[in-house]
Amino acid sequence: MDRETMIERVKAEMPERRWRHTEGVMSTAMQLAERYGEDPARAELAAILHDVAKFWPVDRQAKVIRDNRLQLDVLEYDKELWHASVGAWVAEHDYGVSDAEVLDAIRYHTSGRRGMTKLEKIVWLADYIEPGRDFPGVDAVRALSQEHLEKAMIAAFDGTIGFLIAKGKRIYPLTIEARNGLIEEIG
Ligand code: DGI
Ligand code: FE
Ligand code: FE
Ligand code: FE
Repeated sequence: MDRETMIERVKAEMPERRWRHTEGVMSTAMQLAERYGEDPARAELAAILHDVAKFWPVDRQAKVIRDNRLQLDVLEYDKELWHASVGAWVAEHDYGVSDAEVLDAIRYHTSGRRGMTKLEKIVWLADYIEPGRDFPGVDAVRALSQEHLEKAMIAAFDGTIGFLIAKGKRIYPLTIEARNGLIEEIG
């Protein structure tokens, strides 16, 4: 599928505001890719599709996870996590994406995981810092993102994990693993 057709189809899956977020993730991911030596085209592709399933009804998301035996354990955690697994499946099956690393960047764009590839890190961080985001601590993460990819991500995970704790929510184990792994990486 060509880029323009893909963009038109993804746009039709979501409200205008969420499409603007996606455009922010696309440009931010390309900038980070250039800075940290990853392919901007692959970063952009993952960004275009990362939230493709975000506005699907949750029962439709759960059905894709169950029917295709994706990360079944995610169903026991916050529904906000589900669209990432579903998005990777949709990217592969409805949009013909075959690049396994692009699919993983979509699959782990919310939770993160231990041992993320550079492409996964870039998409995960771009999602957090794109220009439309406005939450406590985001400017500090934006500044760090220009200096050190992993340190910026640790600061961002601290923010997300703190937010989940403040709301009394459970934390998906891959998120804890992601942060532990990044701290080990920077040694
Ligand atoms: O889809 P977006 O809004 O662009 O961003 P996202 O896919 O990163 O989703 C972030 C939301 O997911 C955020 O409000 C926190 C929520 N969430 C719920 N449980 C977890 C979680 N995020 C992480 N990283 N880990 C969790 O266990
Ligand atoms: Fe998302
Ligand atoms: Fe995120
Ligand atoms: Fe997003």
